Amino acid sequence: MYCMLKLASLFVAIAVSHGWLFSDSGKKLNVLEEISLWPLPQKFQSSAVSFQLNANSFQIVHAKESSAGPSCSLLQDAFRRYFEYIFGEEVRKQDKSRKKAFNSDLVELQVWISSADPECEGYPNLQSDESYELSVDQPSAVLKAPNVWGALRGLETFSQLIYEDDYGANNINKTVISDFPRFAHRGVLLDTSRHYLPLKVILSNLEAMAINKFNVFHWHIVDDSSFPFLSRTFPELSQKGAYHPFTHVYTPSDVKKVIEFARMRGIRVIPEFDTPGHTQSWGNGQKDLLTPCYSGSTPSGTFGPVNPILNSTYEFMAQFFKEISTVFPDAYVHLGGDEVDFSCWKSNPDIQRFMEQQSFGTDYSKLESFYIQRLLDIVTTTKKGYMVWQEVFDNGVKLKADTQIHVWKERPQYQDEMARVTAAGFNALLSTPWYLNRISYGQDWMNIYKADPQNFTGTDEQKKLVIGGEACLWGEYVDATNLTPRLWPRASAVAERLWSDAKVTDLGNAYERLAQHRCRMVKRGIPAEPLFVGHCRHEYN
Ligand code: CP6
Repeated sequence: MYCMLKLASLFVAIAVSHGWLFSDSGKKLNVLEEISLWPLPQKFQSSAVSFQLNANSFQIVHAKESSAGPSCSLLQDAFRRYFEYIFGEEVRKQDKSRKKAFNSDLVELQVWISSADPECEGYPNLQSDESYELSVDQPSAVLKAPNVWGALRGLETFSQLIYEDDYGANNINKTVISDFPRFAHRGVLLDTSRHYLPLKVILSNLEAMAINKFNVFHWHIVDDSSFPFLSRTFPELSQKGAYHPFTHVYTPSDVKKVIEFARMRGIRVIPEFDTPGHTQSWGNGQKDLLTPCYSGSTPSGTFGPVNPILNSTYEFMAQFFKEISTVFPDAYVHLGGDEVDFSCWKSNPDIQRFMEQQSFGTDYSKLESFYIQRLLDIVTTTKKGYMVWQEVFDNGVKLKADTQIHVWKERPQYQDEMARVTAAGFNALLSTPWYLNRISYGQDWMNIYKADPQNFTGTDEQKKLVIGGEACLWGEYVDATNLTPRLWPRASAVAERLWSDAKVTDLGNAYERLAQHRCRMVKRGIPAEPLFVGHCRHEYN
């Protein structure tokens, strides 16, 4: 009887459906009614044959051929996380004597790490292989990946294949997937200076990022408004520059927690220490670091960007970035370099004299370049690569070949900037169309979704220099109260653009999948806002 009902409902689903996918037997099947993969995998084949998953009989296990085993805590933790996402409340109901499986059941997902080094203890990086192959069939599903990073992405996909039928049972269709990311750098920027974000908010955002296969957390940790990073070398920076010296800071232990939580999800943490502009808060705890501004011939009592004419500035930066290079394991740091306001430099007679000595004339971007040049040399000695905002490139600063240029400005057109940056041979990252701090009435996810980082006029060589992009959520109007719904699911649109094939552009199909993906985030406890009118089977509570 159950079987007949199920067949009938499948028939109805097929009859009323849109968004067909071909099953491998050649029959049409409406997979959209049941599953909603986001971001869409590169290669995907699904059949109408379905299996049930039962919390009492199903297990995620290491394949016997795998180079990883139970000593790999990254995988053990991921197995537990995804088991809980799949079965939710049922986990708690589980009784000790595991029930014998019915023969329509899927009994296990075998995770097979195929390369000699699973990278279990390592950190993800720009070159990490995130590919995986997933085959769902009886009696076992198999997830094969070269290393843990691909396994993490494949586990997420596996969990997305599972759907609840009308009776609340978990089902999965016979499926074969072969998947890999289109771009290596898929980031989200959060700003913890304009508002302090409690650790809990940062961690839950990292969880949402993993669900969307993002792999870089760009931590815009300090800026004009506050300096919450607790430096061991210069503790006064946060003691005097944070909103509160104890409650509104990130201690070394907090930073470690963020980095490890991210690592467990295949996410890099790239900190940004933006200079010489955007540094007002640094001035509270570090004497003589900022330029004194003048009104006429007397200091006005206000301060401008970092003072580029003092040796003490560079001595400070050398010590500071030495610490940063040990605190953050990623091979890159973001050095900012954006929006430098020249008015204070112009007002200061010592700076004017220095400009003359250096024959900079009245071109203050030359002074900015002078500073950045020396900063880059300092950071190079810490063996880190660097990312910079586009102004640094625009001003003609000499850059190491592996420098990543972060394009963010509306004008001139970002497509032209992407072309210029890549024509000069640099890696480029796009953020201009993905400023999610901007909000407007209506379905703005569509414009976010339509933007493509390789959509500019240039050669294939130039296109290859585009390493990805970042969704930016600047913090002026955002704190813990509104961060998550402002970011999700609009950042999901960026996630699919950066992961899936360039040809995946159908807005109607994306809408159906994204609406369900958003409900999945809600079900997993992430308050992602709705796209439009509708409901979720499991509403937020
Ligand atoms: N802070 C820093 C910001 C912005 C930038 N840098 C910014 C500029 C324009 C908009 C949003 C944010 N708040 N340090 C630019 C990279 Cl619309």
